[in-house]
Amino acid sequence: MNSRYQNKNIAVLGAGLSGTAAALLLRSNEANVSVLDSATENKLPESTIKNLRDHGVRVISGPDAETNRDSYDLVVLSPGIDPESPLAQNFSSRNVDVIGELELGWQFCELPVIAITGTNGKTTTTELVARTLNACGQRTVACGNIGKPLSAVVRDQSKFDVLTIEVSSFQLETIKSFRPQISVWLNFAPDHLDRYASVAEYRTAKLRLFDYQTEKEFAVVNASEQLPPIKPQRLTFSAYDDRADFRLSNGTICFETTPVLRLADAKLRGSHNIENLMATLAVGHIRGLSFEHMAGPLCAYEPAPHRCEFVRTVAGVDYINDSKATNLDAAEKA
Ligand code: UMA
Repeated sequence: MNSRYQNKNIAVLGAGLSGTAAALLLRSNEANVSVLDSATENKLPESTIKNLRDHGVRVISGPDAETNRDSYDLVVLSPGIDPESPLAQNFSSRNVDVIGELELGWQFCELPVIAITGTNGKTTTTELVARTLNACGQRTVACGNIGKPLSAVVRDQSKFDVLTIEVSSFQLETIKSFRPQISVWLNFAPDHLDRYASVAEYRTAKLRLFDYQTEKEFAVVNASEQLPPIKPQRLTFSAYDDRADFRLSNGTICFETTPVLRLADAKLRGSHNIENLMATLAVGHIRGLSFEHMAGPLCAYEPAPHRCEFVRTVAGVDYINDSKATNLDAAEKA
């Protein structure tokens, strides 16, 4: 048990995946937890509410959540809740410490962390990294924005050697100490402009990935990206830039001048996926894996459903399902 929040009054905002995981983690560490959600109770999944109450969590929903005046020592925000929303404002306006669910999970994490962000490709790369590490004997799990909150994973962390976390800008907005051993910056393109006032604001949130890293940690970054100065040691990759550490030459991914993976042997297609493979090789290299060892699982990886997924050929036309493309950049790459 971690006694940091024992007997503290904590408000968790949002009763979705993140909020539920945060509440249960805090309860298992003997905090007094209330989950507050703007939706009325009949709009929230009955099983979630029951599970929370069975674990001694107080649930407050609908208008009562947005006007709740109880006193709390800490507020934990779910990533999908805009800090400007009435629910979040009800708490942030009264000088209580606010952290996000990712930060909470990190505070309980005893393992090295690989954190992967980028506007596109982060789910594919998170899966590639997790599969490759597992296949090479480093026990890990793909978690975070991919659908498994860090706060749930840390409750059973002894079965892993390292955690592979997909991180979103929403999660990074509210970190206070999150310090990955390896951060991965895949790419950047406009997105989420329903939440951010400008593209610059979205980029600033994403760049928080590097905020707490030091010279002892690593960053795997796309060589085409103009990043501000960062402290971690860098490894770069690019399908277009010959000066990157991981680069493309004659249909082969090379590390500097050494060939490490023939594209003809991999199932992933497209220059964006080549860069996802390069980023994975860079992470594995930092983690001490050999390129020979990584090639097998990387070549066997098939795209997940709805991501540039081949459907069938009809009358000579290949049909590809890329319905996971949720922004212009993703559609263009497809
Ligand atoms: N809610 C309020 N008030 C509000 C807004 C929402 O109370 O003003 C409540 C809703 O009623 C709901 C809860 O908040 O009950 C939902 O919280 P949430 O939106 O944070 O959703 P979770 O289920 O906790 O899922 C979150 C991530 N969702 C978002 O970031 C929007 C999931 O990423 C993530 O997989 C999950 O945590 C586990 O870590 C999804 C996503 O779309 C896949 N991410 C975006 C993306 O990839 O582009 C960033």
